[in-house]
Amino acid sequence: MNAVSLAAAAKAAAQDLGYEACGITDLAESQAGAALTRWLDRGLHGEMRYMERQAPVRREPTRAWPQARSAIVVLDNYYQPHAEPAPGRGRVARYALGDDYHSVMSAKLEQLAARLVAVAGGGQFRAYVDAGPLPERELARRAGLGWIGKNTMLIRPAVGSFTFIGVLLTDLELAPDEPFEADRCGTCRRCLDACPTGAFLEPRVLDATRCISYLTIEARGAIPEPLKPLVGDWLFGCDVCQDVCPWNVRFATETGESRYLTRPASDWPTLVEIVAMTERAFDEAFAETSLERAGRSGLARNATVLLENAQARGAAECPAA
Ligand code: B12
Ligand code: SF4
Ligand code: SF4
Repeated sequence: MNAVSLAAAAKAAAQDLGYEACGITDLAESQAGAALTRWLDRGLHGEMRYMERQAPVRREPTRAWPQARSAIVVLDNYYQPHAEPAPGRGRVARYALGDDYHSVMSAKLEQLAARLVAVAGGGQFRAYVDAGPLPERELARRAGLGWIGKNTMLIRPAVGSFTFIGVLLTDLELAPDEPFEADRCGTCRRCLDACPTGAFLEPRVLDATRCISYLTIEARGAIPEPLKPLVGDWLFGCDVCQDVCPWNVRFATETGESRYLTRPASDWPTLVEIVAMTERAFDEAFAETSLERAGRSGLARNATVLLENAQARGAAECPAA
């Protein structure tokens, strides 16, 4: 089978598996390598030391697996209209409301690989979702799937940015797509102005140490005092810079992947329950969800901040308080 037919077979299989989109690129040096170096030199990654360790691979993706010839990049839509948190609960970013996307995506990428082995009569594959050292948004842009918005998200026309990115490297040669070169943000700057913590230093440059997603998921220490009130009611992650994006307002549609949908609002533990949770209760409540990443103490820290914020809001609203 030639490179063009293999690329077509990969896209047909991806569509069949329910992916929103699929594109192909090679493993050439990342064009965002210099931006990554500047970001790290300014310390904008905070405690995420793995970003320093993985930087050489992120700049030169071929280092991840030298035999790899092509990258098959897929987008999986996870959008769901926001379920407002039930009383006494915190707000959870949409991407984390359902089953852990790492497992869902990895299983689907394995199925994609199996289908390609069947049509190509061989080939080796390695799947990456989030945790690996690949520059996933840059690979998606190069595979023609969208552009990197001012909020640093990969945005696809007529879809938006509520998508996970998955990458399947292979030693097979597949015909690459044209990179997405246009910048469709134009003069818009809604995401930059809406960010509750002012985390964008300039378009496409995020100070992760101010980002609510980093503060509530990645950071291991205390949330800095001045940022605590700005976290508002976000228990885990944040969606503000995507919610305000016109490309999402206009095009986001509910995912067809039932595993990404939220559980009933009342099934989420309350903030008070989270603060008091034992390790075992935490494991039972959040097993197989993305919230596991914060750990029991991380989630309890977040819940404490949210309770303080709610108390401050109550005091501001009630003249008798
Ligand atoms: C570290 C990380 C984070 C960090 C840092 C985020 C960041 N913006 O860098 C934190 C914890 C804050 C984070 C948060 C989130 N993340 Co995250 N994260 C990652 C991870 C592991 C690496 C990203 C990275 O390399 N960052 C370093 C920066 C420098 O690189 P970059 O983001 O790829 O893009 C830069 C270059 O392309 C360059 N660039 C490109 N063009 C241009 C042009 C100009 C002019 C300039 C100056 C720069 C420039 O600048 C970009 C931004 O700095 C990836 C998975 C992966 N392996 O790639 C997921 C990933 C990026 N995250 C993802 C998601 C879903 C999120 C959240 C939405 C989760 C949430 N709801 O809370 C938020 C979004 C916050 C935001 N606005 O970015 C998805 C994004 C999917 C998509 N459609 O874009 C990814 C791809 C995981 C996945 N496999 O699906 N994340
Ligand atoms: S995820 Fe929230 S805190 Fe982080 S950059 Fe976007 S709006 Fe700002
Ligand atoms: S809100 Fe506007 S500037 Fe920000 S990513 Fe969307 S289109 Fe681009």
